[in-house]
Amino acid sequence: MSIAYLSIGSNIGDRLQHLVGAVQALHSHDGVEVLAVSSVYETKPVGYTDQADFLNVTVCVETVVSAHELLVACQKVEQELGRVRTIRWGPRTVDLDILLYSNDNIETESLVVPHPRLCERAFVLIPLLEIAPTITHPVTGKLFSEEAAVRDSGVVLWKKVNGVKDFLQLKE
Ligand code: A4P
Ligand code: MG
Repeated sequence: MSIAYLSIGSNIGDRLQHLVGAVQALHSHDGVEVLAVSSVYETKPVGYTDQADFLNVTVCVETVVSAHELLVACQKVEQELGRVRTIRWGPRTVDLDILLYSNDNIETESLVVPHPRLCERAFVLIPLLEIAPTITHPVTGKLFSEEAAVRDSGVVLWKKVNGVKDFLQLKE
């Protein structure tokens, strides 16, 4: 059994429904159990900034599948939700990134864990700290709370979540 943390974001269409659908799909995947979901945060776009605000959550899963299999599962969820929600080719409606997988340090062509941009991003760190306030970076050993303290935020609490069941029942 391994514990992994994932970041999920959406900035197209019914953003909340995309997040709920992604968590539902992960939870029903064989060998993946969602243990915790953060509150929903509305976040200013980072990187390419000429796009709509995101909703972001972080989830904690317990899993028997490997990190690479978990990546494949995440990509399957992205495709399923993208296919349903967007008719024309375009940006994905939902993005799933693996932030951490146990204390593993993975650097392959298709997968880098811990996620390389994890510490730069308040939209990842703030929801992560809500569900895992005391975890440390597996490589640097630094507390994520120290990293978050120095980030410019652009992150606003959008909907408080009280557990996985509560989250799965949310509607916009
Ligand atoms: N890949 C490598 N490591 C990982 C990992 N740990 N988790 C590879 C997931 N994927 C990983 O990802 C490109 C490739 O990364 C995959 O084929 C996989 O093998 P992608 O999801 O297809 O493309 P992307 O998400 O557009 O690119 P990238 O570089 O992952 O972008 P980011 O870093 O995910 O940024 N602003 C706000 N406020 N909120 C957001 O959620 N998201 C992004 C996307 C930008 N700005 C944002 C947000
Ligand atoms: Mg991504």
